[in-house]
Amino acid sequence: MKTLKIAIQKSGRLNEKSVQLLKSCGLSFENYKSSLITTVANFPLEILFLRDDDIPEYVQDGIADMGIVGENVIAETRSDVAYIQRLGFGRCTLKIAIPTHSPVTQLADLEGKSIATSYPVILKNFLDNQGVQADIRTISGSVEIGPGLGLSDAICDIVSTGGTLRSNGLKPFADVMSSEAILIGKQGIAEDPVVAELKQRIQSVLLAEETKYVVLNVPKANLDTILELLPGVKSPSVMPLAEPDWVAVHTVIDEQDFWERINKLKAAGAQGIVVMPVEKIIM
Ligand code: PRT
Ligand code: ZN
Repeated sequence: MKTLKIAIQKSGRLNEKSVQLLKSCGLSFENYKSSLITTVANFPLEILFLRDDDIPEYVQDGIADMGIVGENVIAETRSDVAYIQRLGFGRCTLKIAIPTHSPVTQLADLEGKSIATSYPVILKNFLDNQGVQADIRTISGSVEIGPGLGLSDAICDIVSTGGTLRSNGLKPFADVMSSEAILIGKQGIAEDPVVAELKQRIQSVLLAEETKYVVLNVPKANLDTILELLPGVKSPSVMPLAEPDWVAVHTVIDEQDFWERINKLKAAGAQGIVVMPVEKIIM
């Protein structure tokens, strides 16, 4: 297999999770903070460490074959790349925010107003679709201090917890785009065997993260009720216990409705419930 290159963020919010994901896929590599490139010892891949803003264009131009980057950056750079896999981390929303006591109440009120942002392309597109003309002021960082300094009437920036908005006297006003980290590839690379193998490994890691392995002790008399509470699982294993009226049920359940499911199982007579993380699920 031909050795490919993947670009990930050198430092910042996506770096650690990108490195962790590749390591969970069984890739063995040194992660020196100072290096720009590292070779994976046991997989035909080189890893490039870059500023996130450069990743979509590097992939579009084929300098890297794949990349891990936020959807917001892909959209802002208008890069022509293929989405290979959503990765579920780095979730955030690009929002327009206004000062807490702003007179603005609807999107039309932004007509003629100034909005500071690092995302002029996405913002312009959004406002055009809404039929609103505003004065977009592009600044590269600390957008949230714009209104306080009298630089702009509103801002458009990434929000995750909302803490930065609050501490700058701002409140969210409109959602422009939601985003998460994506594995992207240059056009036409998806069929490459290295990409296909990496994608399969990533999917098995993501699936495992959403799943818990559960062992529960169940009175035989309640077994049918308990098994009905475990839908979606093809066939849970049922094992005998030393106590003749009891069995142990081994199964995997979805992280999402985990507590709801566990509480129903308890109510149906399950006891001694042991929950374990799952490392990988190969479909
Ligand atoms: O140095 P480099 O250019 O590579 O990194 P960067 O500083 O441009 O980006 P970085 O590391 O801050 O973010 C990388 C990616 O993480 C972004 O492109 C998003 O896809 C994603 N992401 C997820 C976020 C956030 N959450 C986030 N909260 N990016 C930025 N923020 C910032 C936001 O700009 C604001 O300043 O965090 C602040 C808001 O956070 P809350 O929690 O207070 O709402
Ligand atoms: Zn950046």
